Amino acid sequence: APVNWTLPIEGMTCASCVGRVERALSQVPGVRRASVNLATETAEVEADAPVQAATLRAAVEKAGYEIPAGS
Ligand code: 9UX
Repeated sequence: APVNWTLPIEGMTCASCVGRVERALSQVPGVRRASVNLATETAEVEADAPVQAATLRAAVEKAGYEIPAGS
């Protein structure tokens, strides 16, 4: 069954940042849907269960943003 996360995202300041993070998350294998809220600085991610949080963090960091450690 798919799993859903709400992840904090640090470093976004504009709508283009939102698009970059959504694209980065969406391209992780197993991610079905990624929706970023700039106002709350969070991402909602729906994914197939095998996707690891560390993989999502790495994708966000590669795009230039951060998921704080421990979240
Ligand atoms: Mo524009 Mo958002 O460079 O970082 S994409 S402010």
